[in-house]
Amino acid sequence: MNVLEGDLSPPAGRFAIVVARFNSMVTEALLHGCRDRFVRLGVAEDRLDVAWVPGSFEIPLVARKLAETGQYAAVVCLGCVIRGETSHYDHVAGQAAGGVMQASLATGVPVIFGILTTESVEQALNRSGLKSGNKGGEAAEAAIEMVNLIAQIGPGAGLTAVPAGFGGGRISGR
Ligand code: INI
Repeated sequence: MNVLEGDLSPPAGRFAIVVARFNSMVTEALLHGCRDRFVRLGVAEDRLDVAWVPGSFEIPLVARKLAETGQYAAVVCLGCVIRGETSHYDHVAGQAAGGVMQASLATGVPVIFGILTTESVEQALNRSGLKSGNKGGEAAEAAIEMVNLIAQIGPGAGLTAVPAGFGGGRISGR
């Protein structure tokens, strides 16, 4: 059995990070975790471009525009939607999630969902570095893994062809 799996070796290329300003105490912490993880995994800070948007609802359009430029190996989306804070939680959270997925499928560029959807501020803070890890860091890892996996799949979907450029993942035969 051939197994395709992207590893966490640093791929070539640039990464874009789209961050919502809404709930900025949380999203700034997510950005911090994301940047830190990229750097720790070997993606230097000067290969990261950050775009700020007003709220999570605006993330998908900007993520898609960035992905369409062809300049980025992946786009990471960071935001925070808190149920207690809004009566239109379901709309903002649902549209943000659907839009991020659409941006990824429409462009073929990995667009990573690092948008917290929580019941309370406390939960959001816990998931942005206080107690239960940092979702921004996880999003950086997911971006790298996806870039490396897609590089393995390649344009011809051959299991052995790892195209030059982005990537350097792992293919194992079992
Ligand atoms: N945006 C968020 O990112 N998180 C929220 O919790 C939120 N609430 O509570 O409403 C929120 N609203 C703003 C929204 O994303 C748009 O910026 C706004 O509706 C303008 O289009």
